[in-house]
Amino acid sequence: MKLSVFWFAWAFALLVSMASAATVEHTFIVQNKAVTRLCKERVIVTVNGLYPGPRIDVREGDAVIVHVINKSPYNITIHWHGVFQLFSAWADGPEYITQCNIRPQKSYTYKFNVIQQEGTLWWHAHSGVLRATVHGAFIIHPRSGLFPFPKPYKQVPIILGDWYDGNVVDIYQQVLLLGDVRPSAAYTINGLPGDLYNCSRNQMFKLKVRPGKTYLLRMINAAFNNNLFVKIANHSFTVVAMDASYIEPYATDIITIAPGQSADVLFKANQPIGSYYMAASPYVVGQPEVLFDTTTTRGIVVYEGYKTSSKNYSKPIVPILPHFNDTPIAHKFFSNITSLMGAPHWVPVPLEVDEHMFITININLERCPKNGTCQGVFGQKFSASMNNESFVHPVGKGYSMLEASFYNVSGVYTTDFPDKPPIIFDFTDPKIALDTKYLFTPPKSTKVKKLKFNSTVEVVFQNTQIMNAQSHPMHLHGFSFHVLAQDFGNFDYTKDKHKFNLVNPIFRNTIAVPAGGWAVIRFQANNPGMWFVHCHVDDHQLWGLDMVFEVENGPTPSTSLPPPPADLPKC
Ligand SMILES: *[C@@H]1O[C@H](CO)[C@@H](O)[C@H](O)[C@H]1NC(C)=O
Ligand SMILES: *[C@@H]1O[C@H](CO)[C@@H](O)[C@H](O)[C@H]1NC(C)=O
Ligand SMILES: *[C@@H]1O[C@H](CO)[C@@H](O)[C@H](O)[C@H]1NC(C)=O
Ligand SMILES: *[C@@H]1O[C@H](CO)[C@@H](O)[C@H](O)[C@H]1NC(C)=O
Ligand SMILES: *[C@@H]1O[C@H](CO)[C@@H](O)[C@H](O)[C@H]1NC(C)=O
Ligand SMILES: *[C@@H]1O[C@H](CO)[C@@H](O)[C@H](O)[C@H]1NC(C)=O
Ligand SMILES: *[C@@H]1O[C@H](CO)[C@@H](O)[C@H](O)[C@H]1NC(C)=O
Ligand SMILES: *[C@@H]1O[C@H](CO)[C@@H](O)[C@H](O)[C@H]1NC(C)=O
Ligand SMILES: *[C@@H]1O[C@H](CO)[C@@H](O)[C@H](O)[C@H]1NC(C)=O
Ligand SMILES: [Cu+2]
Repeated sequence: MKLSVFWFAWAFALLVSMASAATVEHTFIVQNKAVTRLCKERVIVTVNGLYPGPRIDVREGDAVIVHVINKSPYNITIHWHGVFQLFSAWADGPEYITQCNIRPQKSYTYKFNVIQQEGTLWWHAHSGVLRATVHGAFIIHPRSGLFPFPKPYKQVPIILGDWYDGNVVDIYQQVLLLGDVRPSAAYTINGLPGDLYNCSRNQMFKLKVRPGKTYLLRMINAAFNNNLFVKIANHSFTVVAMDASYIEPYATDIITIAPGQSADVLFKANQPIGSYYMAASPYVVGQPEVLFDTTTTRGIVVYEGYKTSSKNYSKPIVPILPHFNDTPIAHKFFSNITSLMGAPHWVPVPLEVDEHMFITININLERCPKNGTCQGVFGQKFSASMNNESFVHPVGKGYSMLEASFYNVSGVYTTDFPDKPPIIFDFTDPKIALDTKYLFTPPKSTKVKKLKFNSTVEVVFQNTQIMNAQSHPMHLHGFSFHVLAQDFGNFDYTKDKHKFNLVNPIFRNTIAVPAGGWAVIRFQANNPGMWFVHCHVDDHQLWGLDMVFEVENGPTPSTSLPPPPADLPKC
């Protein structure tokens, strides 16, 4: 008995030492590439000519070095979505926030460590609209090789995306000038639209499975603007992690996933040998209804041993997806999940709060320029704001915000982002949707909220009914946060504080704030830097639904941000 314990310990020690930290190095050549989808050849921006881009695999504890060489005609930066970037804010990536752009023919090397998190994340361009085609999976494997669930037979990235019929940069130049919206032409699974679209019968993602085996789907919503529902006909899922944080295993036959979110999903090939569609369709709410891509993408799951030539061949079974505005399904999925207490990297909720913020999220209108033609509602341009501040990137100021902070340069941003909205009203009253009293944004601003190092911050995100009540996936750079509670209507501290889960709430980097409702998050600002907060619906982000947390240095060199790397791009 003792001996076997000894051998086990020895074997375990060997395993750990074999799995000691390594350096994972990649070169990303950003380049144009002609790609054919929906019968038409389009030139898109890619990394290394791949769409979706290359997958990065690391183990928790590894150092990552990525040389980004820009051979495209556009400015670019790369963001490592969900990676904490502890004391490495210079590698976070959002343009004008933590760095200036990598211009055409220039390069920048991103260097950071991956610690205290494991699961599925992703990387994407964080410059202009390039993330539409410049993105890929970033998978953090456990250093020990052990999951807090039985080892799956295979791991399969499932990148959900969308396809624009044209050059996204050109499309959006027009869209932003006219101030309206332009839906994508198709949704995609691992870059492929599937057989419901013209000319796409042979551009369908196919997953071959072995009967009885369990697969880990590493699912990412990289779509530009849409929440998605995902199903596989006649199969159920067990969700085991979200945004690279383990959850109490959650059984469901449908996944709801917002742009920016990821989910680690187990699925067992336990149905009769056959073929089954995997399908994704949008979850969109909002009255008056917004213009969106109403199509469905499909892939196919085929069992080994299934023969299309056999006598009993039948068409693949089609899953039944919910109606696009099925909020009860989305809400049930998002609100029924808890973290897996005691799992690797589990973090307890900090109980003392230093900063309380209440932030309204609005879709607004911006007045059309006198000489312009605008095609948004009322002939104006769409806009968006947080606490009635519509964020604008500090373009042409010579420095990114993080450099301005580091070098004490004034005039790039101000530190007066408000803790509360300027006026309190019935935020979720459907009657205010088109009330011109609330509709128009104030002038654009570049405001940050300063935070003391290691302070605990609680934010209530309150959606409003201005324009229409949509579900906004709010993403925080540099941290994951606990989601204490979420519900519909106006948040009321006295009435709603008993709903807070302070024991085992989910810990994630993107929260889909319910349409016509609110969500409360809490995080510890233990990482100095400039941390972008924004809606991951890119239209909204481009319209100004953003703000920034400036987290100050701690008291010692080891709790301070080091100086910028020598090759940090200059504006
Ligand atoms: C698909 O092709 C058909 C026939 O070629 C055409 O009528 C239809 O407009 C096409 N649909 C799309 C979405 O391009
Ligand atoms: C088709 O037939 C094979 C062999 O007879 C059987 O194993 C399989 O389960 C059948 N598939 C379906 C979908 O009925
Ligand atoms: C499989 O799913 C289809 C609809 O997607 C349904 O009609 C059928 O009853 C299901 N079969 C089983 C065995 O659950
Ligand atoms: C999830 O839903 C089930 C069934 O409605 C309920 O019993 C359970 O308490 C819910 N869990 C959470 C964390 O909301
Ligand atoms: C409108 O006028 C401004 C200032 O004269 C100019 O910068 C802008 O390009 C014009 N816009 C259009 C759409 O003509
Ligand atoms: C910026 O200002 C702070 C406080 O005034 C000072 O401690 C720091 O040395 C300055 N940094 C630079 C790079 O000038
Ligand atoms: C936003 O700010 C503008 C200008 O300061 C003001 O007129 C408007 O009432 C504010 N709207 C809201 C909803 O706070
Ligand atoms: C941050 O504060 C927590 C207590 O809330 C403490 O345990 C931790 O050591 C602090 N971290 C640093 C780096 O000071
Ligand atoms: C590219 O980035 C540089 C440096 O930030 C900036 O000056 C230039 O205006 C950008 N070009 C475009 C087309 O955005
Ligand atoms: Cu949004």
